[in-house]
Order: sequence, then structure tokens, then C-alpha cells
Amino acid sequence: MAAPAAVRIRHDLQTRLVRSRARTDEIFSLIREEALYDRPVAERHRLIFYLGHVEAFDWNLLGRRAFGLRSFRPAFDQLFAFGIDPVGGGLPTDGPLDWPARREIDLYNQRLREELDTAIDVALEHPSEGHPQLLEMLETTIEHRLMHAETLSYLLHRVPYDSKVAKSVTLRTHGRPLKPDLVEIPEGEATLGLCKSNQETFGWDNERGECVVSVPTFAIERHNVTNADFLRFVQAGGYQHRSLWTDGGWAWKESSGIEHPVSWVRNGNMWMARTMFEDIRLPLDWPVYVSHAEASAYANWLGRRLPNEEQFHRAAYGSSHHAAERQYPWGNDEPSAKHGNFDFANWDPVPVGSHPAGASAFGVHDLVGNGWEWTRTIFGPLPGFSAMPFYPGYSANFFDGQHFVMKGGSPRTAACMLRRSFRNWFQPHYPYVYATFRCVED
Ligand code: AVJ
Ligand code: FE
Repeated sequence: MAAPAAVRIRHDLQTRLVRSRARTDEIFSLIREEALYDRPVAERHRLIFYLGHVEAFDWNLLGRRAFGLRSFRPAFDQLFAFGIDPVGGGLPTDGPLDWPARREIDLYNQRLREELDTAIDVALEHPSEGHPQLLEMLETTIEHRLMHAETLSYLLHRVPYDSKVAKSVTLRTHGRPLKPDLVEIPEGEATLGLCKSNQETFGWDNERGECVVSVPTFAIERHNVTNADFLRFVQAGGYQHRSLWTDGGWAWKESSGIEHPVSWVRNGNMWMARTMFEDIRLPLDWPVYVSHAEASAYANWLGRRLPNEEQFHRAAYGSSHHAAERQYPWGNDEPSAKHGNFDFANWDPVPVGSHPAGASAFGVHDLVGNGWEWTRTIFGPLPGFSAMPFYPGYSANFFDGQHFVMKGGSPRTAACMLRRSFRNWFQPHYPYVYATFRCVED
């Protein structure tokens, strides 16, 4: 006999919570003690902040709000509550000594996990009696933590090798670039967001609402732009041609002295790539990871553009004119390793085109996994948007015209966030995320 729905939900969410904690625990176990107070990316917090943040977030939302538990360390609840982009535009100026000792944070984390686990156990036993949004809140904490597993990973990419506990990993590259190739996508409809009827599926506020748009015919690159492709742009002086850049992009590039992708390292006349645990010769067949500004300059150089959000949807989830859209590029099967490089399968990319089983109906490769994809769509609400009452700033704080939508997923994106409606976003001058791109021709 199948387990009753309540028992299944409970088992599922509790298992997912335990597994997501293991992800963030694993990442922290890779950071050597002395590097915990470092700030690998100037715009973000010191690593130590995230050690408290992923736990305090769960505690504030579930412990305090859903269960009404009493604070035992209110100063930590506040200190670690939020932190994404620095407010006010300047860079953060705190020093290592402004942060509590690791031991203090570990004790805080341990105690709140114990209290939460007990309360969750009781609450899921009687789901109808507790907070009406408990299940949604649980999913929120799990996905929030998993998003930080990704953002922590890219911060870790910036930490010096000798400050990390080395892991032995296999990096795959054939060193052979593919021939660039455009695929024509016939006009059709694309559905952005979660259908209103689809109430059971968890989604963040920016996914709610439904927006069916018709997309005219266009052509899109079959594979992501590779390091080999981008090297031609660098060698053609792409970083020096003012006309390829927007005013903001040029100003950013000039003031930060950027002349190549942030993960590339010049070694004499050889190009190397910085991976998670070692420098290797630049893998020519990997997708290039760049900021939106660099991606746009490259597209301009070819007389192409970045896709907009609906073009990405059409190429990824559409099929011949009238057929229904798919849940994933490959169809409706749940994501698995054969479909792409995601769900923490690797710390770094694999060659483009490595997962033909994950290609879309139109034969476009790697739309999900191996690197988020920049779009030219400014991040904003879908029609009918309303903020989540228990986390009103999650998306709305970024509806400022300064962020672009990214779609797809990276090697460090959890499988649950590969759903079609999921939308990620970053500023155009933020080169540290695992973001690649491909171009379109209208
Ligand atoms: C959705 C990935 C842009 O990391 O800035 C984490 C996720 N929000 N804590 C970010 C997030 C609050 C967010 N992104
Ligand atoms: Fe957060």
C-alpha cells in the first residue's frame, strides 16, 4: 500500500532538508580555518557570514515565524538574517574582527538545528494544525540553502588553492572546439512562469503568474559560446573596441581593469583556466563564463544579440508549432545525470555538447546545466506578481532595472531549481557567477 500523502510529504521534505544541509556542510568543510574570515569577492560578505546565514534564515522563518519559538541568541538572528548585494552601492567595509568566533556560530547552528528538527517533526505529524504556509516555508528554506550552496561554490572558486582542502576531481576536456552552428526556431508560444492552476508546485514569487508570449522566428546558437570562441574575440581586441560596449559596461571594464574573463589566467603566452582546485590549460571546449557586459560585447562583435527570456524558453521548451511545451528541454522526465551537468555533479564545466540526451526538441544543447545563460531581459515581475508575505524582499528588492534574467542552471545548481519557471538574476557587471551565454539572430 502506498504511504499516505502526509507521510510522503514529511519524509520527502525532511530528507531534502537533511541533504541540503549536507551540501552546505560539505562546502564549509573545504575551507581551511584561516580563510573563513576572508572576503573572496569584494561585493559579497566574508565567508564566515554564510556559515551563520543559511542557518539563521531557517531559524527566523521556521523557528520564529512558523513555530513561534523563543530566540536564544537574538543578536545572531539579526546579524545573519540577510545579506546579498551591499546596500547603498559602496563596498562593505567590515573587518574580520567584526565577526563572532567560529565556535560561537557552530554552537548557535547546532542548537537551532536541534530545535527546528523537533518542531518540524511535531508539525508534520499534524500538518493541518500548524502554520498554513508551513510546507511552502520549508521548501523556501531548502531552496534558499541550495542557492547558497551555489553562491558559496563560486565564492570558493575565488579562494586561493592552498586555503582549500584539496579534492581529487576529474576535469573533462577534449581540447577540441566545435564548429559554431545556428539553429532556426520557428515562431510559436512560450510560457513563462508557473501556471496559476499549478498551485502544488513550489515556486518563488517571481515565478508566479503566467505569461504566454508569442515568439517570432529567430536563430540561436546550438552550443554555448566556448573559451575557443571567446578567445577569438579577445585576440581581435574585443576588450579595446569602445563601440562594442555600453557606457556602463565600458566604465565597469575600465575601472576594474578587466581584459579577459575572470577565470582566465595569462601565463606567458599561454592561457590557463582557474578551476576549483587547480590551474589547467584553458579548455577550449568549455563554455566561457563571463559577465553580462562581456557577453553583450561579444554578441555585438558578431552582429548578434543575447536572447531575451522568451526566446530562451522557446528554444529550450518549445517544439514544432502546436505541440505542448515541455517541462525540460529533453521532455518531461525528471533531471538525471545523462541530461546535463548540474545538481553538484561537478565543480567545473564539461565540454559543450557532452549531453546529447539533454538537447531540446530543436536540437539545442546544454540549455539546462553547465552554466547559467544570460538573457537581455531585465529582471522584473511577471503579470500578477505579488511578493511572498514571509519574504517580501526576495525578488522585489531587485526590480530596479539593474539586474538581468539568467536561465538554465550550472554544475552547482540543485536539481529542484531546474524547473522551467525558475528565474535567476544578477547585475551585468558581476563576473563571478557560473554564467555563460549563446547568441541569437532575429
Ligand atoms: C537568486 C541567486 C540572485 O544569491 O543573490 C540568497 C539568492 N537570495 N539569499 C542571490 C538569494 C537571498 C539570490 N539569487
Ligand atoms: Fe540568503
